[in-house]
Amino acid sequence: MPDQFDPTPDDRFSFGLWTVGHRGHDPFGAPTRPPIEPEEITARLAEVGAWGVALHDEDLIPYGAERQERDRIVKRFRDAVRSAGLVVPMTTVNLFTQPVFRDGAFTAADPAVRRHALAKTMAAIELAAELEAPVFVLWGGREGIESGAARDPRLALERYREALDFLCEFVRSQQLELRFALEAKPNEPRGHLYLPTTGHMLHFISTLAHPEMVGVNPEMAHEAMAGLSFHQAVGQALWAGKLFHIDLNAQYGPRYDQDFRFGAEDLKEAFLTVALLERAGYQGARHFDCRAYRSEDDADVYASFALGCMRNYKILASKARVFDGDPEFLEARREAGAEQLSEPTPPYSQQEADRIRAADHAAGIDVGRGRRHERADQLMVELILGAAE
Ligand code: GLT
Ligand code: MN
Ligand code: MN
Repeated sequence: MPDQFDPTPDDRFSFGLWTVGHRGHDPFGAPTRPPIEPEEITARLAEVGAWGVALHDEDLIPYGAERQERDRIVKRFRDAVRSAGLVVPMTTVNLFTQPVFRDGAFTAADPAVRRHALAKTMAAIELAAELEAPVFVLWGGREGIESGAARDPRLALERYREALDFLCEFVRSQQLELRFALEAKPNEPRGHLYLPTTGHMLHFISTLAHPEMVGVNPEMAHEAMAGLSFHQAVGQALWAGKLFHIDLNAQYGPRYDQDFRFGAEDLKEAFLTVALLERAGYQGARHFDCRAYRSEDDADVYASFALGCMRNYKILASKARVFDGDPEFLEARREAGAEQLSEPTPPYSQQEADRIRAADHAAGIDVGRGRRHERADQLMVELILGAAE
């Protein structure tokens, strides 16, 4: 039965062609689902209430395709997106599948590989422009190393920085509106990836010639692989004005990148993330970078998996409205100090420093009083469990 949690395009949910189109293969097993054409995937996404479809260059255009073939493929896909009533909120470039990138792309030792990576990315940026995608994700799947014996990481980072500066200039020269969103991951497929977390990415961006053109695309599973809290990473990205895109999914602790259905694991982190995005008025795509369990068939991929991601987001968003609006929750969070933290600390001046040093602040602090975080957390857990509405 359809209900208020069924998605509509107004919710701005999107999926990558590589997500719902994933055929269930893994390093140990062959595909369990048949291939589906991008146009068919697009139509099915529209049917289940999605708003957007995202893609890598190679999800659409085979590596090395001739110009004519490429143009024909792009036209067919654009027509399909238009007739499904969808948009393309993000595109990206695959710099990890082909053997030429075996030792990196922008950070490859071989300058020819680095130039090839730039050329492939510039072609993918042209595709982004044709599909009117406002965000271009860069995930450096091969930008890393197994053995530190082979590299000085400072040099790799310098080459990485040069690549981003080059690409920003290219976008400017084409007078495109496109913004880059950098996606971090701690490891896999390389033993160690450079810029392993969203926090690392945020610093890296500050070293670029055009930092205003570059933000982040944090992925829930990737932060969890590093043992980190996703909503803290999203919080830092929002605080820095850098949340240009987001990859929602689920992950059970630090292990291989599971890319599960959003809400399938760690509901607390999922809830806190949704609450934060909604509270912050995040306007970007609510993108799901995940894939159905290998055990499933194509009907499950749409009816249970894709719909499940979107419904879980909407259910959590409705609970977030209670969390942020209901007097009982507001009171509990006030008791836990949520409001107090919004009072700014005065900026430095000589008088202020003297005043702060002269007063006995500690005398007025009730050090024995509990800070009521248990109560706030328990109320939140009851809300998530459905006992507090
Ligand atoms: C790959 C990766 C994802 C990235 C995609 C964008 S590719 O599927 O696992 O996390 O977002 O390059
Ligand atoms: Mn992932
Ligand atoms: Mn991702």
